[in-house]
Amino acid sequence: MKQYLELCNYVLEHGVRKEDRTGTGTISVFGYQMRMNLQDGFPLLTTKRVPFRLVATELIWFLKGDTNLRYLLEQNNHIWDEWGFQKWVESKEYTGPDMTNFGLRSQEDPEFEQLYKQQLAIYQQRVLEDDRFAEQFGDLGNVYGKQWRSWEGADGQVYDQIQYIIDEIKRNPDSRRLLCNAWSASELKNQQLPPCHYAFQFYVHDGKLSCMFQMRSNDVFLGLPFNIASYALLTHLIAHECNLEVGELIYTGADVHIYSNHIEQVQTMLEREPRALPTLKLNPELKSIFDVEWDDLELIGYDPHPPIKAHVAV
Ligand code: THF
Repeated sequence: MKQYLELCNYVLEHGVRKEDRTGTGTISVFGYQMRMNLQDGFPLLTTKRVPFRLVATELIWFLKGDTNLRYLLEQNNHIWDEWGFQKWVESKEYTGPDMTNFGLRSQEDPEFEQLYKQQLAIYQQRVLEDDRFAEQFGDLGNVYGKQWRSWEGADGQVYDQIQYIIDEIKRNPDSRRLLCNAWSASELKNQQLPPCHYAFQFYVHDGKLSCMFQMRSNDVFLGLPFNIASYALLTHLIAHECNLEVGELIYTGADVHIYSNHIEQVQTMLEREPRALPTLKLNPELKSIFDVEWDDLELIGYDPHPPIKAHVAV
């Protein structure tokens, strides 16, 4: 995907050094847009392997309206573990070894990393097995799933923004309100992490469904390949349900950054030659987007370069 590689080059060239909440340090640009034609193939990076199963099970988790780590752990998806673990170790009930600033310390101190891995394994086991524990410490608060499927209005009513979009596309495809918003001023305090991709909107023209998504803050190396694939998949699913073809996927990023400990990895990736994009096939029997499961998705012809490891900043 040449647009993504261009973005990487742009950030490397024009980015400014900027400190961040996680203490890792980044190079960052403010404001960037890219457009991908979904008719050209499914936009999953080929310059490193991106685990599509993790992208898909995360999206399915959002679509279920679920905000609890238990589902992701059952799917063997660990991309959100750190944020649940953080809630646990900062709680009064946690009495294990000091885990302050575990994200950075586990990168710098191998002995601490062992201790952290032990505590994380205990945490994961309890979320999977102990209902009370999972309810209290496995839940990330009112994150994406909650805002997408059960937005609580000022009027006390609950709104399903995804259902609204699907109904509106079918009823009034020219609508300019095919929009879902996950950013809620009154919910920020109830979220383990405020939404990074905070809004998205659809557009129907000529029998094709296009999607634009907005990110306030974007981790270019680890997050963005996931975010692109996730919104591409969402667009395919909604198009399928509404009997439309897929159109364009448009990305708008605000603070677009490469973490200082990802720069080498980005450079490695930029030396690689992009390959043909895979295609996505959906189970033709699938009726409702809310019933989608991993088995309904088939990715054909994905032949990426090898994975490249990097630490996630917490
Ligand atoms: N925080 C940061 N610092 N970066 C992010 O990308 C990010 N997210 C979500 C929430 N906070 C974030 C979490 N999403 C990976 C991918 C997506 C994530 C978190 C982590 C990741 O580590 N991917 C590895 C594979 C991991 C594995 O195999 O388990 C990779 O190589 O792609 C962005 O929304």
